[in-house]
Order: sequence, then structure tokens, then C-alpha cells
Amino acid sequence: MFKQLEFLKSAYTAEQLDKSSKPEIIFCGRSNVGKSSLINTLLNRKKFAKTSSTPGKTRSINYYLIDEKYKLVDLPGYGWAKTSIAEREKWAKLVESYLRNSRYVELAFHLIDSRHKPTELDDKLNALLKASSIPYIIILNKIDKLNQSQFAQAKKRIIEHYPELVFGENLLVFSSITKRGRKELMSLLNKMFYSS
Ligand SMILES: Nc1nc2c(ncn2[C@@H]2O[C@H](COP(=O)(O)OP(=O)(O)OP(=O)(O)O)[C@@H](O)[C@H]2O)c(=O)[nH]1
Ligand SMILES: [Mg+2]
Repeated sequence: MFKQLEFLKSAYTAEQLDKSSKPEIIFCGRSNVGKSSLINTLLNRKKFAKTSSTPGKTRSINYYLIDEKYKLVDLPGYGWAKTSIAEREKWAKLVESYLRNSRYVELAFHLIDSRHKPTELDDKLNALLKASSIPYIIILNKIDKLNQSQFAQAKKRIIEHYPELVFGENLLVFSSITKRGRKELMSLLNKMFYSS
């Protein structure tokens, strides 16, 4: 597992989307929520997927080919207030076009910051995943920032917001600092791509 990691390409426009027919696992969510960090933590690499303390770092759809079997896809974060409206619209259009034409997407991880309640943009993304019939798992991220009672509260809040969520099934938790949740993601990918 994770023996061969290869950066495939970045797509800045709908025309540049990768057309190779390998299954895709996508990571989406608000800017700065920790998508690229999660990919690095998962793969045990420091700087494979680009991260930054400046939100809006990932400006393209980035494809990583894993073990020549499947792709991890890092989507640009949406909702960063400081980018221009034109730029934000460009990203939104790219992500929407990608999701709507997602022939190879098998699963989406939608990351949400465990400290905050889901925003309108999260609802929009959730609706888009449902409309595109993409199976999704919500990941409450950065849980290293919470104490026990805040953690319990965050879990309760997200399930109230998205009642379809079942903790341990389509609701997982993660921290790139403590690596909590990494084992669960590994076992999921293991079942999907390495079990035969
Ligand atoms: N405490 C904590 N910080 C994290 C965690 N994951 C990411 N961060 C920090 O959050 C910031 C953003 O992380 P990125 O991985 O670049 O976020 P992103 O979702 O890829 O952001 P965009 O590319 O802008 O969409 C960085 O400063 C990370 O160090 C986590 O699990 N815990
Ligand atoms: Mg990123």
C-alpha cells in the first residue's frame, strides 16, 4: 500500500481535467480546512501535496496516482474571502464541472473543520455531491484542537445538521497533528483497492 506515489497533473480548466480511467477518491471542502495536509499525513509524506498557512494555496485540481491503481484528487478549497470574486467563481465553476462530469469518482471525502458548524458552502458542496450521486464521507478535521466535551459537541452538531451521518461509517474524524483517523482511512482504501 502506498508503494508508488506519482504526481499526475494539475488542472486549471475543465479542458485540463484528467481523462485516464482509473478510479478517483476526492478530497473537498473549504479553503484551509486541511485537505492537502490530510493527503500528506495519509501517505506519510511531508510535502507531497502542497500545503500552506495561507489559505487558497491549492488553485487547481491536483491528481496523484497511487500504486498505479487509483487517483487521489485534491480539490481547490472554496470560500476563501480574500480572493477576488472572479477568481472564486472560476474555482467554483471548475469544481462544479468536475463533480458533475465525474465518471471515475468512487468516493468523496468532504472535510469540515470540527471547531465550526457547517457553512452554506458546505451545504452547497453536500448538495452537489448528492446531485452527482457521489458517495461521500464527512471528515471532522483538526480534532486535535478540541477537548473531550467540545469533541462530543462537534459530533452531535454535525449529525444534527446532516442527519444521514453515522459516526464510524459516513462520519469520520481526523487530525494531521496526532494522526488520529489515519488508520480508519487506510483500512477503507485497503478494502477498496488492495483486497483482491
Ligand atoms: N491543528 C491542525 N492544523 C491543521 C490540520 N490539518 C491542517 N492544518 C493546518 O491548516 C492549514 C491549512 O492546511 P492545508 O492542508 O493547506 O489546507 P487545504 O484545505 O488544502 O487548503 P486550500 O489548499 O487553501 O484549499 C495549515 O496551516 C495546516 O498546517 C490538523 O489536523 N490540525
Ligand atoms: Mg490544499
